[in-house]
Amino acid sequence: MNRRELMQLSMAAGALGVAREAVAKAVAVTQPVVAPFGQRAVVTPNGSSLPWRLVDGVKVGHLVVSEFDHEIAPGLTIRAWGYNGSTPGPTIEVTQGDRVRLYVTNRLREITSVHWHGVILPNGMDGVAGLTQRGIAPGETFLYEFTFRDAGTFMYHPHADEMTQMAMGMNGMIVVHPKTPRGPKVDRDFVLMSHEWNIKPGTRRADPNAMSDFNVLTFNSRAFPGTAPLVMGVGERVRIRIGNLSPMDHHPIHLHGVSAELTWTDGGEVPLLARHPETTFLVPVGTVRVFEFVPREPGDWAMHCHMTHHVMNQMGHGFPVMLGADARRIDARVRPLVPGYMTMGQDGMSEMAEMQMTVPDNSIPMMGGAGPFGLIDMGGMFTVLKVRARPELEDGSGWYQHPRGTVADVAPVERLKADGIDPNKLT
Ligand SMILES: [Cu+2]
Repeated sequence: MNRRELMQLSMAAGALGVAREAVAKAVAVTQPVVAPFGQRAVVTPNGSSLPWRLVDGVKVGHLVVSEFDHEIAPGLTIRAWGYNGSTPGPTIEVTQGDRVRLYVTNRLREITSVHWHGVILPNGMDGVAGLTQRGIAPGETFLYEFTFRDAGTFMYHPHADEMTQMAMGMNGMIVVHPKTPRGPKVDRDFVLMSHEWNIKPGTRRADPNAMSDFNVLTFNSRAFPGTAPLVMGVGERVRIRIGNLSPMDHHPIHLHGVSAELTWTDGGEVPLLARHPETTFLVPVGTVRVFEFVPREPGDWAMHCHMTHHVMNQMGHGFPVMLGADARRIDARVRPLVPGYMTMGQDGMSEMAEMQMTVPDNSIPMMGGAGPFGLIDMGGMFTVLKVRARPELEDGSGWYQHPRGTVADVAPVERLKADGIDPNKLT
């Protein structure tokens, strides 16, 4: 065993443990009406919306690009780049027909620009450095002024040194409410940006040169258990708008407990006749997918990326295969070098999350958030839809109280017998 392998093994053994805090909280406030026909403001979990100043009928907003500390989940804080001190930047929310003046101040040490992804506007406002404008130099403030002619869900991101700036967290969502909405009225409207980062355990900066091995997967730049749950009511119509500005990966976002329909993309509205039911929506890199559903069953329902490596936090990757191995001899040889060393993973990964083990400073274990039945052995792009009969009473911190007899548990002996099931035989 060489030194590097030993390091990897000891890190693996030391790096896994339960998360330090429970699931982040959300508040089920009823959002104010902000657009015609009773359209309510969107909620950006773990985020915010850009405030506007109205000047002669034009909405004026300011985005300041800079570096700042950002908490991915309790225990992991990084130096991120973003807008107005946040990643994703504040959600830009307007109504179709609104004219905006967006000032962009650059506090990075290199040029930047802002591209309004999916928005059809005059070419010189498109924000591609070198092609449609010169880059915004450090210290400069540029003005973008245009009218949102089309409704929809779009994104914003730099179009200058994209590889670095987007990897560091520069992204944001744009919501343009239609002047005349079609389809049923929506009660709750959520905005999520999916992203992926390569952050070596114990470090504070994402690796912008990474092409693979992304080990921190996020919704609104938060990894489970740092993701705020989405609170909603039984029978309400819920819309979720998910953008993807990950460097390299598409995300199949899967919903438990509901059947949903794709209603919009960043290209526009899906015709009513083309809508069909799905439980998983693939959100390719550089796109937005918007889907709607009406939950019928109350409960705590998972919503997550279905790529198994995208519901892992740091250190769920790059292990030697230990499954099925008898590690007693390895342990005996390593212990003199690493006191207390114990190989893990012989029975699977779940045991690792259960064990309270120390992790390197400023890093998060591969998976795990406290749940009502023990550890939820997931991380990354995972959040919870809290579907409640009375959502207005819910602050998002409580777990669903299951009616008696509706939770899967150990099979009673009498039941086994009555149904002719012998656990020792395949019947
Ligand atoms: Cu994914």
